[in-house]
Amino acid sequence: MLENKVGMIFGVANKRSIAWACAEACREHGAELAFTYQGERLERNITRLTKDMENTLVVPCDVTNQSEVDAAFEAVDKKYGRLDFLIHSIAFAPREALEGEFLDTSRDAFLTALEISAYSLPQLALSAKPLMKDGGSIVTMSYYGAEKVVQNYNVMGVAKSALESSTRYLANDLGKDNIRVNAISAGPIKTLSARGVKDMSTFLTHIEERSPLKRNVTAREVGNTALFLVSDLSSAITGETIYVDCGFNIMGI
Ligand code: 1JT
Repeated sequence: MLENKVGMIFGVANKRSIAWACAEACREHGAELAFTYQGERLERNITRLTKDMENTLVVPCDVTNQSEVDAAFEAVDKKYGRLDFLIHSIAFAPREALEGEFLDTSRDAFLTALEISAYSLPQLALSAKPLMKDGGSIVTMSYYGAEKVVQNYNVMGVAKSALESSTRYLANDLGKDNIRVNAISAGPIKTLSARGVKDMSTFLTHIEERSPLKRNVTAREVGNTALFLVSDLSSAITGETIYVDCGFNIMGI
């Protein structure tokens, strides 16, 4: 399904990352993949994970460092000469901002969360555009806290709202170049980011009890949806936020 397509994957920290599940799904359908990592600490993980994959590229890319972003896209241009899809699975907020009240969010935490978790989407889309010569597809990861209040999610909810809105504005700008932009609103998954989130287990149990499918989502299910969104099967879908949450978001009382 993705034969002869080149993708760039942002946000693999380890094998449990949503970005990694997306990569595996795309790889199984024939895509060639370039991976970026943030900080030297994570370089070894991604190098190990991709050691048996053919024709991959692994480059550093801290989105707060524009020269690293430029170098990452230059490396993709040099190796493949094109880009067909981009998967954005990046978010950050200081730990203290994800507990207690949103009211107490510092200016610094707010700006950091919005810069890394939301601004990075238009930032990367701008660099991707010239490489997406035959059109393309951009997919980002959101969460329910973007539209409803989720205790402790706090400033990340505000950042995800900005991210979902950015998805729509980018879809409008890039539609004329046949570049689609969509978000996946994934149910909670135990990844490195989710580790240390207070009451995560209670939270997962709540979804098991309340969601229509009576279970939580797997990273691979999110990966399969990303595969659909980067493939030509979704050629008329853009600007959307697609829920991959076992139906949790449709429930009222
Ligand atoms: C970040 C973190 C973004 C955790 C995230 C996230 N998007 C989803 N999660 C998991 C989560 C977190 C909370 C939650 C429910 C799910 C941590 C690092 C910063 C970026 O609240 C009930 C807080």
